[in-house]
Amino acid sequence: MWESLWLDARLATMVPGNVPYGAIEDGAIAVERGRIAWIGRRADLPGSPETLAEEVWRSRNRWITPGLVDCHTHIVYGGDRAHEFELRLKGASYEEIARAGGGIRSTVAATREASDDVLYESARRRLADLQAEGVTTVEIKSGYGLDRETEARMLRVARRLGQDLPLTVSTTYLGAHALPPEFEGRADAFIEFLCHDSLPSAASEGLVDAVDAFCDRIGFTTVQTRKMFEAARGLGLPVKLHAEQLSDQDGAALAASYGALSADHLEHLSEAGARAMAKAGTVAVLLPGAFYFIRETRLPPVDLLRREGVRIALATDCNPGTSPMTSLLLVLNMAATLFRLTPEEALAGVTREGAAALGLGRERGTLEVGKAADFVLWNIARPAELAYRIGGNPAAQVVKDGQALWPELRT
Ligand code: DI6
Ligand code: FE
Repeated sequence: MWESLWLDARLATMVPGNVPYGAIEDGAIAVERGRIAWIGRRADLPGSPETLAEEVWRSRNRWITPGLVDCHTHIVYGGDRAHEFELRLKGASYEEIARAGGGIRSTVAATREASDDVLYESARRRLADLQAEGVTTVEIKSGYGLDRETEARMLRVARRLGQDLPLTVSTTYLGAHALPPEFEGRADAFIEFLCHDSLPSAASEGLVDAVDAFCDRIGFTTVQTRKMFEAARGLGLPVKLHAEQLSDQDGAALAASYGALSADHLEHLSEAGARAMAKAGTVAVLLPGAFYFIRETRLPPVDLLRREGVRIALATDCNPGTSPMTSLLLVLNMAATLFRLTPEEALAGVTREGAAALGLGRERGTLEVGKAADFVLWNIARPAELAYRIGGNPAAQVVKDGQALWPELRT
């Protein structure tokens, strides 16, 4: 007997094929030990529901999608940057503020000062916003500590959140995010420190699922990024990259040459970069919240990505400087409105492709037998509504590893 069975559902399985959204009308999902044990048309169920499962839920014609995946966040940090926001509204640019010692560095100072509990609690609140909208998997980066201990503290907090909350947390080491004051003028020495001290130490504690770097004019060069990738390779860790956000550094092609899981941002991506990504199977993670918030005008080359067959994921980039957002549904709307993704591409970007960008594509991201039973019931008439709305939250129920998180369906 199955543990639970969900009936009267319209399933957006997000399994690729000829049917939009991989949809199954009048569908059913059976759950056993946290996984999808059976999925299909209700008419094909091998018996009457009550004889098949201990618990039967009726979705009453709601749509069910895979649990949402936010595959790029910097959600653990100290302080905020509302003051910088005010400065920018008085005319300063993001780069000017960064060069004057504000920007990422001010968050580094606040993060170093914050206790573990303060970091934990502030991140938990932001995660609660995401979870309320159906997020069941989230990536969390370090990168606001920059010294060995604070980088490790951020990642420990991320791990603890993953243990305490009904949420799969994937951690990413982002030591090469900004140059800390103690290494002023010594970027190469900082990279050496990360490669030979800070990263191996975090990895040996089991804190690192992937390694990322910020490759850009105000970040690190491709030569420095390559050193991070070599260190990651030596530790057997997959890589990803903040690439081509403010300028074209050929970062995406470099990342692809290391078989990167993803290259993220990509507003300035070249044709050669897109081709290299397609060949390596590197997922493009687009971050419309950051595009919107820093009022970027250069669009990521979505047509080029489509033409080359690069998979496209979407994420919040939740961070205090360029994307202080905790709504993945708003990301769907922005991706459609600003980047012209179709609602189906946008939903795939926060399910199937988001999971792929974390190397979790075999486990999560679509509704298929054997995958984790992460799914969301929605009060919507068609899946396109998820990208169409601005504000409001149509989530009716979130199921994480087979467990319904809310006592009843919300209306
Ligand atoms: N690119 C971004 O958008 C964030 N980090 C990065 O490398 C911004 C981080 C911040 O401004 O605090
Ligand atoms: Fe980022």
